Amino acid sequence: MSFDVQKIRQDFPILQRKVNGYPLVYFDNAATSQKPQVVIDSIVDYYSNYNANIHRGVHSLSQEATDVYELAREKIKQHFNAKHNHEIIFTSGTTHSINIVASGYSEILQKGDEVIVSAMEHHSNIVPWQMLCEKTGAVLKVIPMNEEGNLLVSDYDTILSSATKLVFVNHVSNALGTINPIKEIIEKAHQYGAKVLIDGAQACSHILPDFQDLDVDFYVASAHKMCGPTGVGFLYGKSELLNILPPYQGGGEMIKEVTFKKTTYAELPHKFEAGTPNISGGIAFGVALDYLSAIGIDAINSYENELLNYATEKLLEIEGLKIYGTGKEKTAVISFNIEGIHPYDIGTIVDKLGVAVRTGHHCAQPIMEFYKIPGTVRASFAFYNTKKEIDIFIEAIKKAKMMLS
Ligand code: 7TS
Repeated sequence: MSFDVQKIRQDFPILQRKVNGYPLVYFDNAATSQKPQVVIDSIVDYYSNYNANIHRGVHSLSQEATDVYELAREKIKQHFNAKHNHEIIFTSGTTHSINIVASGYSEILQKGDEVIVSAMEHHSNIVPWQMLCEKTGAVLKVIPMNEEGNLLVSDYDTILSSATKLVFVNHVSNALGTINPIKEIIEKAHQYGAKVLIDGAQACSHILPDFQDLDVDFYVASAHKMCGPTGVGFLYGKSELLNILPPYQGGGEMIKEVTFKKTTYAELPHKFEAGTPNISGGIAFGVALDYLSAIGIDAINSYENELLNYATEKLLEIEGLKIYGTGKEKTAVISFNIEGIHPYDIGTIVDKLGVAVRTGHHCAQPIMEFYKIPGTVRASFAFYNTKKEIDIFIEAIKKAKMMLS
């Protein structure tokens, strides 16, 4: 199938709207992607035609909802090449997934154990581990990064030791777009018997990780960055690891048997899925994966790279503009500042011209601290964006610069 961006754009109703009187140019895809009509329709279809609670009713409607929901789990398993369906835990998103693992290990790790995080993590892949360290007395170590926004893997080699129990790194940095060498990071950790959690929140809409090939221990992501709805995501874990982790929440659905003396827990995946889940969200996530697969992640990736290169070239023509995150391996994210101008002011002016970008620290304050800046303007592209939109964006940035200089 050839890549026809104009045809693809017709799948996204929101791309037709205007913002502040201008056609919307949506370059905040790293915050959340837009949703194609098929995903929106699948939510309406669930509530219109087979809304029922799952895993509990003998009645037909509940069975039907259960089957479609479980099919979504199967789709996630297949898409990322996990070994078993029960290794896919539905969660409310990346943050929830990380907290399940961090909270579980806080009952396993001991004083003196070490955990390693990278210098370019989103706060949701830092704070839960700091909480774990506070509870257990484990020590948090950091893989540093360089000016280009690449991790210093040679420093990782010196931090790793037999005391290392866990390593957590994002697959792609949300603030810089850097694609981290996760296969190498995982292999090295495994040489010391440490387990690795990869935060794939920014990766899965651009690249396709193969969980078995990576031999990753835990991988987490959110549906809403992959054309799916908000409030749903997954935690992948190898079953032998998920089996030793204690449950995160107690309640219905996650038990085998409850008496006032003792409760036994359900098997995977239900052990980690207490309460009624986001049923329509899970189903729509499956539909979003089908949608992305039909276009092809490789085709998406190479088209987005074209946009990235085009926009990078044009931005660098603007005097005083500096891009943060200049490594070779990048997704279509550009973080930048213009000398003497606050990023927030640029974001506000371009919004008046219909251009949506994110400004600020992007929930990655340690990166801002590294570059000694308050924040950046971040433009993040998706496969439904166009070069024409980039031209509009560049003009808007130039106008903002003129007004603010
Ligand atoms: N990890 C990374 C790398 C992220 O980019 C994000 C969200 C999260 C974790 C948290 O995901 P959630 O779905 O649980 O919220 N990142 C962003 C962003 O860059 N702009 O808005 C949200």
